[in-house]
Amino acid sequence: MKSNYRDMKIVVIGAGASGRSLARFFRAQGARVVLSDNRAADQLQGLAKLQESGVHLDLGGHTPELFAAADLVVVSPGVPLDIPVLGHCRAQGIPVLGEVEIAWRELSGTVIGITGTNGKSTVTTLVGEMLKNWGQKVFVGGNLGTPLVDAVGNDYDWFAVELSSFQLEAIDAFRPHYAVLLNVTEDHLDRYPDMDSYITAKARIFENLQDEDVAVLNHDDPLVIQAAAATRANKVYFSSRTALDAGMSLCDDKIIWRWQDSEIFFPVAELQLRGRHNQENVMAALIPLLLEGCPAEVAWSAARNFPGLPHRMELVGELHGACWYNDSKGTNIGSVVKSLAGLEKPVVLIAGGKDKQGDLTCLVEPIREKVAHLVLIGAAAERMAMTFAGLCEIHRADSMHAAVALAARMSCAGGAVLLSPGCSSYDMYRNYEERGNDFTTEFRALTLPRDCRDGS
Ligand code: UMA
Ligand code: ADP
Repeated sequence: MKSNYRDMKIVVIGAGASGRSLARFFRAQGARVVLSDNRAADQLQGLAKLQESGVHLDLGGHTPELFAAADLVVVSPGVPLDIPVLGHCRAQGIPVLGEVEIAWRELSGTVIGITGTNGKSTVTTLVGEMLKNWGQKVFVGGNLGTPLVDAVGNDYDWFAVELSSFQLEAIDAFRPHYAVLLNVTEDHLDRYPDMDSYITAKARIFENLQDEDVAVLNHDDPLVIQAAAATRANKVYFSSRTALDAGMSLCDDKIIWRWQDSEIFFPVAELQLRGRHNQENVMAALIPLLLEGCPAEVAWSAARNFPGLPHRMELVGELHGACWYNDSKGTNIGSVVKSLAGLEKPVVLIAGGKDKQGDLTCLVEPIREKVAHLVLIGAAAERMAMTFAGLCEIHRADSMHAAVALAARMSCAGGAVLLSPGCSSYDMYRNYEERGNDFTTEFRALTLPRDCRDGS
């Protein structure tokens, strides 16, 4: 279902990755495009080429007159939908849509949409790897990094798309063939007024599904079941706790796929990915592939060979007998709980960052059980220090350099050092990758001989 944007007046909000890709796309379609960002020109680089292509810039704020004259407004995911200028647009009947909606309208092929609080990137990448191993042409992206609109006009038959709640909030007719919901725990409470609003945003992935579509659901997560209650799609479940009669289950050392009259076993020990949460991720990724007729051994060999993504429990090295892990993508409290679960005491945990105002109490027991020293960084340090007082030794650090130096002093042989912030990175870094790379660089500097460190 292709749209015709020729000569339409379109305002795109946000000059990040999504906004720039959208502006390029609309210009190529012959639209009149304004790219609007509340950051000033000196805070935004690399816009000259877009300008040369005819994109008009509106920087340092959102000029109401430009919006009032628009036929369509398209938002980047990081732009809250309740900012005043969008309210005025809606009041005037100007459609306000998101990047995923715009991109999806142009796609033909099978769309596998993947959402959840945690595991999205891992599952999206796994689905992509499985499809590639099966010889398929697949786009792998979305919230993962490459905006979906970049897939438009290319020759893909499959789309493995990571979807955030921010992206799902701004859909209209978006209808993936497969909608995967991995789990729902607290996140982004700095953007949503409450947990219900967050769940409602996630549940929009099911909104337009029809009888022939498939919802892939975590059987063990009541909030997933709640979010999918109203969907018309076929529900196919995975579970790491219950042996399901139909669906994908984890039973001791095997994943079992029971479907119609067949039963297929996959030995978990063959996976490089560690931890029960990753076994759940593998189960979720296998379901669409097997339902689409991919041979089980083809899908499984991709899963077996997948080493995991960087910045997710990535082992960066060992120092004085302690293993150091970069889990910078642990950006909410639920993910820190999972990461700690895979480690033995004593752990030195480096946490903190931009506070998402989530409930910290589910970390209390894991910290009491596993963490000997907690090194706190960033804006959330104060609140974390108050909540975790008395559970372990608590230290503050005003930089990653200082945090790593402290962690090196506190760690001991047989233990672990874990960067799993439980917060987003935007108070100190551009993104979680930059934070994880800083951690790794600081760790490597510690492990280099002194003369190399000094550059002499
Ligand atoms: N801006 C405005 N007005 C506002 C608010 C923001 O102009 O009222 C501007 C900012 O000044 C900035 C721009 O909007 O210049 C940023 O837009 P954006 O935050 O949407 O950034 P993008 O670079 O387009 O990245 C987005 C996703 N970012 C967010 O959802 C915050 C990226 O996910 C995604 O990879 C990318 O689109 C491609 O799809 C990142 C993320 O942190 C990884 N996602 C969250 C997460 O995973 O937890 C949801
Ligand atoms: P996302 O893209 O949703 O942020 P990732 O695949 O990047 O998820 O993983 C980020 C972190 O979330 C991991 O380091 C791990 O701690 C945690 N995690 C991954 N998968 C799961 C899961 N299925 N359930 C709970 N936590 C998970």
